[in-house]
Amino acid sequence: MAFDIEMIRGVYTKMSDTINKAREVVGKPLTLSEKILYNHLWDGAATRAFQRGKDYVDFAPDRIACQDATAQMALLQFMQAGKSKVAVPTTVHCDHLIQAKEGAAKDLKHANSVSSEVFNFLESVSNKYGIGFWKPGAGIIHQVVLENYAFPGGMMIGTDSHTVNAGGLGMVAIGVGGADAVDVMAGMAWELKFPKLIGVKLTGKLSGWTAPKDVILKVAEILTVKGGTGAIVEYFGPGAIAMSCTGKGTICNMGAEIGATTSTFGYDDSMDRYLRATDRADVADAANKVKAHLTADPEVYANPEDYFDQVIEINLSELGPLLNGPFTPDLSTEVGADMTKKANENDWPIKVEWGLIGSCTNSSYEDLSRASSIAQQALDKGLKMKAELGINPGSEQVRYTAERDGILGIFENLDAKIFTNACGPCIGQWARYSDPKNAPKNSIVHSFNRNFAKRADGNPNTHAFVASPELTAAIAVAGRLDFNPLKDKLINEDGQEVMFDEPTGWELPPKGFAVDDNGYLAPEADGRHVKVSVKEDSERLQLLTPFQPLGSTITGAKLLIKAFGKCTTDHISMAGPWLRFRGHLDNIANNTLIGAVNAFNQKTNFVKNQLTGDYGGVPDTARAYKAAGVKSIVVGDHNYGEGSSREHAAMQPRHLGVAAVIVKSFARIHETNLKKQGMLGLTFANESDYDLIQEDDTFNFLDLNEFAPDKQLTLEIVHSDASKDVIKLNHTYNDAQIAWYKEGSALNLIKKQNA
Ligand code: MIC
Ligand code: SF4
Repeated sequence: MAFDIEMIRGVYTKMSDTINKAREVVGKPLTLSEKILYNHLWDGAATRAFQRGKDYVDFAPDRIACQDATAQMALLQFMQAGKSKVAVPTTVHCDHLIQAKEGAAKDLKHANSVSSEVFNFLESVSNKYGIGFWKPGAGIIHQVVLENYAFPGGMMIGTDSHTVNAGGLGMVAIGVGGADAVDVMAGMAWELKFPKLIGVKLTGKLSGWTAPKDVILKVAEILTVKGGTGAIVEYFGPGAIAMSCTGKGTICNMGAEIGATTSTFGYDDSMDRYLRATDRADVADAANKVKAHLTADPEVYANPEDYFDQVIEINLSELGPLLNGPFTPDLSTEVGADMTKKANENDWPIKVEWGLIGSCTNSSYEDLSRASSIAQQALDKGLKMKAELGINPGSEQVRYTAERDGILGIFENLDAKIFTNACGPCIGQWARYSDPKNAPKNSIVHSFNRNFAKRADGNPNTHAFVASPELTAAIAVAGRLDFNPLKDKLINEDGQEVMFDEPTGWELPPKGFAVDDNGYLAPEADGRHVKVSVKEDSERLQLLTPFQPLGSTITGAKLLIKAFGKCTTDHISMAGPWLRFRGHLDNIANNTLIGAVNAFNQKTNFVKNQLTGDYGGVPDTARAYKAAGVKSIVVGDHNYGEGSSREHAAMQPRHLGVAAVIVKSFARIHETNLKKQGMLGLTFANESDYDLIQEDDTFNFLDLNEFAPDKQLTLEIVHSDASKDVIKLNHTYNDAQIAWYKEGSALNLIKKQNA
């Protein structure tokens, strides 16, 4: 059984009471986000209203989803928690570890052979602990979750930042680090700071070349990569209702790119249609009975300013297709003339070499069908592809259906490569170059969500732009970044001028979805006898050793690196080739912060070892400090740790002896990950104190023994000329989180409590 209808009915049954109670304590009509949050309180119905952006609240999520690259560390931790079964329905999805090279058949075979050790580990741990397992090739976690598990009004967490995709089906779905998932798997509450709420009113209607993707590209432009931090974005209005469910998923998916806790939409007909099309009529029926609880109260949508902390309005009828990039998902440019101008000014290569369609953001049946309508026109109008085209379908169900309906065949007639139903190039699993570091400057366009430097192909000179699938297809045909399909003509093979007509497509397959083997393996009812083995000498997997508490005195700590500018989780723990070590902490630690730019020399992976005066790589330098018994400190800029949920970005520095990460501001998931691993994640009380930090600095915490909620910490910075600065640091630790710090990690605390 893929989903649990009884569990869903249970969520709906208690809604009436909990929501009425919540309305009473809040004292006014409720947004959808509040309804879902208050219906999932760990302690049952609310007894008081929570302060948005302030109160830490315990929640009881309905589900957990993990993907192969993060599940390894999550499950290695869960195995230590001393439980025989997961407490909440959980699934593991194998999608990140499959490299795109020659096409699905060969690539999947290759992945199954090179990563068999990891896949077998995940499969056996899943079987042992009652976790549903989706095999390599079954699809991308978030597409599979939308098709099988997401349900209106539900709450889930997932060890991937794009878990938020399930907001397309009216969930509050939130990306977390593995240690957070372990809490819930172990039957404990999940803690979150009660989010702020941003309302986005969509008026007008999408048409022509404008797609749901353009809505979120626009929102990213307005809010920037950190504008959603700490907030749930709730979409509503006539434009929202008119959009498909998977289109809503695209919008929610990229909420991760603006740092939002999650995004969601009220229940409507598009969700009813999608549930029925994906064989869940019983969920649709149950949802229809509690419809009023699955959207905000009418007063909220009538006067949104009174209920949301911020309101944005976008008229879809006026929105045109956008291209966001390069190197950051919030830099948006309208197609055509604007792009010509900006590309010339900034020296972005106009020639486009690849168009890539797929990723969890845009790999639905509707996405493929709309892009294929452009591909079909290219064939009909005698146009030759100017760029190469690659496709990653979102799931085996989407792939099978799209193949049956001739959609994949259209792409193949254009010589497109159909890659595995997996993340592929989106996560750097793309064998594009043999030597990416020295590869030439070029542009690519893709329908993914992230376009940080080096992400897709490891080439720092690749300029990646994010667009809708249909625009990606058109640009791949034209081969130009500044191609405007609404206006520009192309010359076909016969020398004639031709133009594209508007894309068309199907929201859902007219003949219904079909699939032969969806790739799901149910766990045994009682898996206690299942053996999980990890080889001593494995280079892919390593059992964890508990972290030692850092203690209440940290003195004589050395600066490891002062990171300059953007420092995402890709800079802290790169993906691509390093994904192979996601289950082996010591091996993956060798990539720690190698992508971060050293503020003192603008170089990557080149920092001063204060003990020897020599310069070297970050991991080696950290290991040298650790070997000498010296703790180290990482300093960073704004939105440090933006991007992925990967807790490796916290565990690796922890493993290498970093005691504190001090920055101007954090991305939410990363900050929590640092806390979970028993480290100090702190922010400058005075942002400009960042400038005080020198290359040869030594740090002494002056009042760590008084570490307490809402109380600043004091740091003494000793410079090489013996002069000193004393600064204040802010933190957001509550009592429970300080207890994690004192025990050395949250996991140490769970183990202690279970013992
Ligand atoms: C990503 O898109 O960066 C990832 C890979 O899916 C990550 C998770 C990971 O690092 O494994 C994410 O978004 O959380
Ligand atoms: Fe996979 Fe890319 Fe989605 Fe992350 S963003 S889950 S790597 S497809």
